[in-house]
Amino acid sequence: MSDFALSSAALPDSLDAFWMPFTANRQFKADPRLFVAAKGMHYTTHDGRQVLDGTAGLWCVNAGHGREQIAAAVHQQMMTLDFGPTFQMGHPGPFIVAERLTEILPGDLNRVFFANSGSEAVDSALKIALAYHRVRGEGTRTRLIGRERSYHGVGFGGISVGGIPAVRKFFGSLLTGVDHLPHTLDLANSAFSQGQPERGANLADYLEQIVALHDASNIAAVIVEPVAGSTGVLVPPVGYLQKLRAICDKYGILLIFDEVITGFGRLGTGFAADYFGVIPDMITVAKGITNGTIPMGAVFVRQGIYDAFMQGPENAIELFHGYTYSGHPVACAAALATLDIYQQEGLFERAASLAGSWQDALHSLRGLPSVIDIRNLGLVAGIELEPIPGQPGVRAFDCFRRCYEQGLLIRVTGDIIVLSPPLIIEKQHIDQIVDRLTQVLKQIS
Ligand code: PXG
Ligand code: PLP
Repeated sequence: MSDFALSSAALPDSLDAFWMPFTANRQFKADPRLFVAAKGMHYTTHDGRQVLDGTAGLWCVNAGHGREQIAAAVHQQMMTLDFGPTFQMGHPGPFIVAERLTEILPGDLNRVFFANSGSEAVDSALKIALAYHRVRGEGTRTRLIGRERSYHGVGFGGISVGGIPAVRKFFGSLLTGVDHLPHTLDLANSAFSQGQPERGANLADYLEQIVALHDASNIAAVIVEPVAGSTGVLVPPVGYLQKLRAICDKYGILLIFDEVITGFGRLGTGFAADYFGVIPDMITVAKGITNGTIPMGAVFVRQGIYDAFMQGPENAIELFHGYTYSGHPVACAAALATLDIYQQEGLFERAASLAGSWQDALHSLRGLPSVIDIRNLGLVAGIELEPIPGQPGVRAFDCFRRCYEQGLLIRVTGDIIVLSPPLIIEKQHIDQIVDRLTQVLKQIS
């Protein structure tokens, strides 16, 4: 066992060298919060406390922590075939995982391109969209349409179509030829909606205006998160995604669902596409595909898109794109074991069966001081707090810190609390989450 796995009661000697991602480094290093172990629904902190995982790590540990089955599969794979190339060579893993995935994928999404993260999956999907139009002789279709308040990872493609100003503004002009739909959050009319808001489907019509502005012949694809996660759980209004699908069909524009968060059971179905009954042309995933254990991302592609590439000479490479670790054998072993667990334990169905009590429990927080909206779908929830005037984010971060100290892990983004527990959660854990939040919300206000 490695040293850091053993030293579960101590901090590392120094926290200086690691430049932490998406973190206030100086604030964190002055008062660190380290997890040293995890099992089931709980993390163990460096000071030996148990913390209930209200966020499935970073939305990824859908089957809960410390799954022996995945660990055993990974160990065995490493000792059998630790690495195998997938450029002009192959090994069984990605073929088996891809076939297995097609069993749970909606519609004719039955071709799988592997990456190593959500960011890589997104950039791969955007490139496939551009190349698809080009191989079909519609090379003018180069524009990519994202949406405000969306997160599509941190590649240049992802931040270009993404809609978080802070994630974009430091990095220059990004990709050119990108436009954005408006986001769908409407606090004035739809606060405290249970599940999907009734109003707002017409926001999809904005795509018609974008088409009118640029002309359909210049637009390659629209990418949206079916439910926006990172920016605070933005649930699509009833009928909104159906409208987007119809407008894309009308103009030959590809529709990409970024399901890095919503994929693998988060909404109580395999994918959000199943939940909403809307089949996109591509789906991007990561996180839950390996239960967060080994990095892996993927793009699910409709067969017609794949087929469009299979036209030239048979000895020609069809897509000049790929990662050294596309279909890494160890990630494939983790994915296969994870899919087994999801199936054997019926975890997607479990999430569906808990969604009602999750909704009721979360909405019981309505009326507490500072709470201005509660949003939910499947096993996701967002609780929006009134910001302290002139100090955005401070109230929610205070809440985050207090929850951590009192044994509950939540995520905060701005002044929104975000919850996305492992799908193995039990009723007693839901009650603990709500009790703890109730206490903390009373303390901070
Ligand atoms: N698309 C979506 C919809 C995501 O949520 C990515 C792409 C990028 O995935 P990678 O694996 O490159 O990080 C994400 C990732 C948060 C949080 O606190 C969310 C993500 C990552 C880290 C933190 O909400 N989402
Ligand atoms: N940079 C260099 C110098 C490389 O040789 C490679 C891959 O061979 C890469 C970047 C890309 O790495 P990856 O395939 O892991 O994305």
